[in-house]
Amino acid sequence: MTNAAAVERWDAIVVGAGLSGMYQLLKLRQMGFKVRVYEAGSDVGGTWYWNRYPGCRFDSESWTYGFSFSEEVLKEWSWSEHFSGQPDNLRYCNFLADKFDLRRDITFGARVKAAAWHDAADEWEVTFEDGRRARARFLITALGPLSAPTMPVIPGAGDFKGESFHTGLWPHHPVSFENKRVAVIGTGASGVQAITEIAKTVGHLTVFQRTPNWCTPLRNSRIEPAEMAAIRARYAEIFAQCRDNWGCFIHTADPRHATDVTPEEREAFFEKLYAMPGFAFWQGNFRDALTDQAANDAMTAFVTKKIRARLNDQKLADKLIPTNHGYGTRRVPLESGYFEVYNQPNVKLVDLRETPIERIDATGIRTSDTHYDFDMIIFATGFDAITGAFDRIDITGRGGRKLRDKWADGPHTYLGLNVEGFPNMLTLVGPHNAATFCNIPRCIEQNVDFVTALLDHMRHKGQTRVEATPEAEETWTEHVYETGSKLLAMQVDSWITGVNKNVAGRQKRTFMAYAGGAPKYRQKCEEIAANGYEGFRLQ
Ligand code: N01
Repeated sequence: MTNAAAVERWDAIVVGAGLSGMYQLLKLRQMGFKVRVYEAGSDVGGTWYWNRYPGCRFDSESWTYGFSFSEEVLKEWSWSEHFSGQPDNLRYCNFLADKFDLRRDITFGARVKAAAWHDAADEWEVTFEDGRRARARFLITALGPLSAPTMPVIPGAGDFKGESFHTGLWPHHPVSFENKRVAVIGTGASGVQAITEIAKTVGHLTVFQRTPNWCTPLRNSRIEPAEMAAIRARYAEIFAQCRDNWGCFIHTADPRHATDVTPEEREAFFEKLYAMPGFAFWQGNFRDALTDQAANDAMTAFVTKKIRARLNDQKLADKLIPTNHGYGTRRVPLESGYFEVYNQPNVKLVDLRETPIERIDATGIRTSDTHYDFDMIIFATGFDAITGAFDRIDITGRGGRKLRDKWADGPHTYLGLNVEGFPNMLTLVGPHNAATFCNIPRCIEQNVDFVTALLDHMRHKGQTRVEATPEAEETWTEHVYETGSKLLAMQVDSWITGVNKNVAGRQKRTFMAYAGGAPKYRQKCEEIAANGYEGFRLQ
């Protein structure tokens, strides 16, 4: 942005230069749109730009995660690990930005503060934190589902005088743990990855765990050039397999129910899956493993045994094994030696269910029974998921309606891509969109292609406004809750059910995702497009 007084004008504004914003930019540019991406960070990459914490890496197979839209990219980019680490993932984002010369249409360091619909002009006006403004007919949010980091609500959280970092806002400079007394608060997927890596070099590590999570092995390995060539030759087959899959992962649920087989066969099947890399045990299990209590109990009992066998101290195992939810009913962290960390003499687990944190002070953390001194505190305390990044922007739609108010009791959307009362706002990977449960670039491609085709359709018809009808939104929202109601995950507090104890108004369960699966979602989108964008009012 060059002139503080001028209002920049575009056909479309995209908010966010992560993978969805980058691909959307490319597609709209190819269509001849005047498009501008505004990004709060200083470069591209989104999730992979912000989450630089030690141990951060994919838990989808790298070769299923990369974009599929460009043969050239598939030919030129090589993955060096089956589950690629953050530095390489960010390099991949930079490779895309360089290859398609994306940065010339991106403004960095531009955090959006507000967005307001101007009805008379059929336009959105976006205001940035520094007061500058931009206008466009279309507002496309590419905010990412997990991009609003949350700090724990603990008295004195700002008083600590040592080093402190949130995993989702990790600094760009190297951080050393050697000879330091380090605390990690939080044991979700970020905490599990960070703890495992930090334990390799730390002086002393103390993990503050409130709720243990079920974790299964990642089983990462290197990809040598010959293997990469073989993967490249199979890309079409790989993407076709992902496309037909519920979550667009490479692992397909087994068609059998857990009770269709004998206990011995079940055990052997669990062993086979447990030995496989990635989400095989979670996504490739019996078809009823995440919906039927008895099936889920069987898989949970199996993982319990596995965790116990890895820990020297069974009292510690009691603390690390979840008791309030079954395996896979919260997002599963994949790990590479996580449980073994607790066998190290320089690692201590503090179970906050027994001794809660009372406060943080200048030198460390006080629980109900002890004061711990630290040199560094790491907050692996997660995100205000899915709708949090929207809530941090003051979004005002038609008639002065606030998106925050509309979604106060949970999201209401049409296809997770548009909201009644918020014309011309398209929400890539938004709430109630299949992308939440998805191997995300697979669903980003579908979302962006749908939005691009919609905007192209409107341009050809001379239409300037698109908005979901109230009926279409209600029907979709009911359908979303109906698909979710079958999941055992709905009975558990997690970011999937919209619970975040650190955020006011996020204490009650709702449902943030779409559980009908990506193939069904894609089919629905295709039918809607084929029927002239049924459910949308186009003017
Ligand atoms: O966040 P989380 P995350 N006192 O919300 C704890 C994706 N991801 O950043 O469960 C003490 O899961 C909180 O405890 P509790 C993935 O989809 C992917 O780890 O609320 N503890 C929990 O343990 C993942 O699901 C990868 O009781 C407090 C933790 O902080 C999602 O991002 C890697 C607390 C937060 O866990 C989010 O994961 C990493 C407090 N006051 C993440 N407040 C890949 O591998 C919170 N906690 C691609």
